[in-house]
Amino acid sequence: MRAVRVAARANIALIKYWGKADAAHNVPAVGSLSLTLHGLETETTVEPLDGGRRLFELDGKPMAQDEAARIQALADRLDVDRRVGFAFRSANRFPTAAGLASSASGGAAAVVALALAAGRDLDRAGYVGESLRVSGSAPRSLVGGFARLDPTSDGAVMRELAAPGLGGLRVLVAQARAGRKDVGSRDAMATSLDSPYFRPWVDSHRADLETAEAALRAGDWPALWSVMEYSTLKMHALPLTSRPPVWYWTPTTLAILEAVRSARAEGLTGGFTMDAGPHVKLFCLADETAAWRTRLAAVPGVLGVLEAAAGAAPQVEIDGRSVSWSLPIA
Ligand code: 2P0
Repeated sequence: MRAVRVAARANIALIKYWGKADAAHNVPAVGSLSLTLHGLETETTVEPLDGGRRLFELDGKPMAQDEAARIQALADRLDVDRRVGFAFRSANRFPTAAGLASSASGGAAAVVALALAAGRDLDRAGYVGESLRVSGSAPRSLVGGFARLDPTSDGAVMRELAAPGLGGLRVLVAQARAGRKDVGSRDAMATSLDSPYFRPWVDSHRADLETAEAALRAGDWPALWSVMEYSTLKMHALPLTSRPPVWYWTPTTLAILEAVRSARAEGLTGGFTMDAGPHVKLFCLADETAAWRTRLAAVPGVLGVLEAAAGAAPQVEIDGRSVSWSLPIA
């Protein structure tokens, strides 16, 4: 085992992943299209430990059993001998107001760190496949900028998407509530399979990916915002129409959406999305960020507004030395 440190960035889906075709192998029912964000990252270290001991820590505390089990299973799939000891420590460097999930950056960091520590030379399919097994959103944090993930019969394939004007893009996260969500996305995805809207969601999903990709290629932000909002609201309809129903929104979420609508009526441009939680992520352009921030921060109930730009691929250090790492092309 080598000592490895990996910092992987969070990503936000514009075209949403929701639902699994194969829960045992975490194969998604639909693809997704995301933007990796700068400044919101998970830092993971793997260090050799004597005597075959294994230690799993998250944010300085022992990891929950199911989370440690996911990392153990990953080590097994990477053929790390059960007698080999290591310390696996992961810390989320997200500003406290972020209210963002860390499964994507955490999953990508875990896979890159363990594979490099164990000296496994994974190819592209290996990295994507292993990250997908940890979390459906994790492969997207293996690359910088926009990424598109498409499901296959036993996993997924991923492509980076070039976007003119990427550097001018900003994401504002308006935090609508403190604390953890009540229902995790994994559980809500499972019950969503019985929603009457699940089949239409799957059947209509690919067209959204195509529309979004075409908008990106054309640098047509309004078209991108529009299909992002469409995908977001379709996704939220699934837990809402499951038994038992789940809604992630709070009154503050809806107040933010109303504020977005009025700001747009007055000429600002931008688009919203929400994940398995009440926070609203607003995509906009750098020159309108200050105006948007003022609007969002003024909504009663908003606890904080965080700003992020597009982020890069994971950063890697091996045995204390910075190395350049990127997802292999093949
Ligand atoms: C996404 N979300 O595309 C969607 C949109 C939340 C809403 O991926 O069960 O933690 O580990 O594969 O990736 C959050 O779910 O789920 C998610 P698992 P994950 O970003």
